[in-house]
Amino acid sequence: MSLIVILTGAGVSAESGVDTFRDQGGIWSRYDLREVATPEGFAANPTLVHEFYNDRREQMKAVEPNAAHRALALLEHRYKGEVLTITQNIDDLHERAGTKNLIHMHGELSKVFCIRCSNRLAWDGALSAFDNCPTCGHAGCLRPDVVWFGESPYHMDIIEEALNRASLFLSIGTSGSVYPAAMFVEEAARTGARTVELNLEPSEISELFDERIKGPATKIVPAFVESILAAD
Ligand code: BV8
Repeated sequence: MSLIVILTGAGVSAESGVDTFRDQGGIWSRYDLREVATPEGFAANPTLVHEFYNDRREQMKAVEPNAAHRALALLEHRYKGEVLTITQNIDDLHERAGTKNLIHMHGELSKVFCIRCSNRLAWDGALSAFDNCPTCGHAGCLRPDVVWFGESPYHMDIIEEALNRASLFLSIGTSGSVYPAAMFVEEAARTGARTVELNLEPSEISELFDERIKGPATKIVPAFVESILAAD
């Protein structure tokens, strides 16, 4: 059975009103990633990091999936083969659009974990250093369940296995500036996948793809999904 592997980045959620990182006015133009997206930054100033993620968790409640998220969910439900969506995003828009076979390789804003007892739990409000872990009862040990720079992305074994047997690899709304996600296209191409980049602008890795489709995700993703289903 043929497998389509899809990698998404912040660009797939941009038209839902979720900030991207490296576009004009993006998150990394307002915050220093070393202060808010590294374990060292969290150790140095947990309050700043909690506020950074609390703001984004709040923002997530005010946004809805867009036509690109919905088209990818439709592809998973209608395609005769298998579809795996790997997202670098920590929002919940893919699942809210109906995608089921989904990997959050950089974690999820809607979850936290305890650095003392490792318990992982859903958390939809503000988090602070004064919150107690409901499992071990200690305060100051809950952190956002996101993968920071210098930490290992989640489910890399499942991702590597899927890349090795994909017949089609799609990269949607990512600048290709973060690793190891930026290497997935080469891994998929090595074992024979057709590779397509769907992005508003050429990314840092555009030349690695067989094809490039340029435009806003809510326009180019539904059209591309239609073409795959028509040929299926
Ligand atoms: C790791 C946290 C070891 C949560 C993030 C080589 C190999 C391995 C590692 C490295 C390497 N070189 C450097 C590293 C280290 C580092 C790294 O990549 N550094 C960079 C800065 C060079 N990587 C790591 O530390 C990773 N860990 O390597 O561990 C390891 C390695 C392999 C196997 C096991 C272990 C951990 C990286 C994760 C960091 N955490 N986020 C959070 O706060 O969100 S990364 C951060 O960037 C976000 O999560 C985001 O997902 C990610 C990528 O950004 P994009 O999604 O692409 O967003 P961006 O704004 O950049 O681009 C948006 C794109 O959309 C643009 O192209 C734009 O044109 C387009 N767009 C905009 N609007 C639209 C649109 N497209 C379509 N339609 C639109 N409307």
